[in-house]
Amino acid sequence: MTERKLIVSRRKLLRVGALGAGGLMLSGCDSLNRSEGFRSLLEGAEDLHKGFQRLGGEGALAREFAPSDMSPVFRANGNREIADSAYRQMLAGGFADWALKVDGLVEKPLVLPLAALQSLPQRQQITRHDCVEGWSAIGKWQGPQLSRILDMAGLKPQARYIVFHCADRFGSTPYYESIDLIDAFHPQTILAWRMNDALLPERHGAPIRLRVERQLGYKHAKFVMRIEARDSLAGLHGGKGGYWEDSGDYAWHAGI
Ligand SMILES: Nc1nc2c(c(=O)[nH]1)N[C@H]1C(S)=C(S)[C@@H](COP(=O)(O)O)O[C@H]1N2
Ligand SMILES: [Mo]
Repeated sequence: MTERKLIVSRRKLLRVGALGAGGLMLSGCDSLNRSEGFRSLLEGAEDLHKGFQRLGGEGALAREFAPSDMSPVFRANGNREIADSAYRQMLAGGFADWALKVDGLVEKPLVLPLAALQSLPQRQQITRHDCVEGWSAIGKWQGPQLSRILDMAGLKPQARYIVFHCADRFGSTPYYESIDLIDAFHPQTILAWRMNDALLPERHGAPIRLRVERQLGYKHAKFVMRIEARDSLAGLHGGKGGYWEDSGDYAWHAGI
């Protein structure tokens, strides 16, 4: 990161009234500065609450806990099993034939086998999961930071959203979710393949699930098969950026 870029980004952060966003800028700094979407988001500051919640001092990072705080039982919610035979075959084979696709508004589309995700630098965090239905659990998660993968693919300047396409469905409707670039490049946003010191089990989203720690449970897409960078959420499924958002039940921004 050049000094000039750092100064520019600081000034923009100040303009939306936020201090101490150091945590946010820990990773993916360069690609964020290059991104029109990120800049206009900060410059626009259409939603001040959102800006303060995410950029304000102590709010920069979600709280991390000690191993002794981990919940003895971590409930599995939403889809816990996938009927699809292709998925069941990959599960039986330890996902040796599985690969994550990264495409859309990227310079270099990627196809990343599980072993590749496992051999990237890893982040481990013990965090609290809060479901909108009123339960919480503390668990340990491990995986590469999403920012690292997005940097490998190279976001095009028009990219504003990262979409997670999942293997499961409710009826005929696939589960999907989306986040903006602030959450995508947040240091605690990881693609977890390990949970509580073991391989991520099927019910929690094997082979990988998103952890986006400043958001409610439904944003944490399980069974992620494909990651797509987009300039807009319009034209994708119901157009509201997620399965529950399209159903009208929950809001797209689910910050806690
Ligand atoms: N693909 C997919 N992701 C999903 C869901 C789902 O049904 N399918 N449920 C969401 C909801 S509402 C919650 S609370 C969490 C539950 O994660 P857990 O099963 O690991 O507790 O996953 C979220 N991600
Ligand atoms: Mo949830």
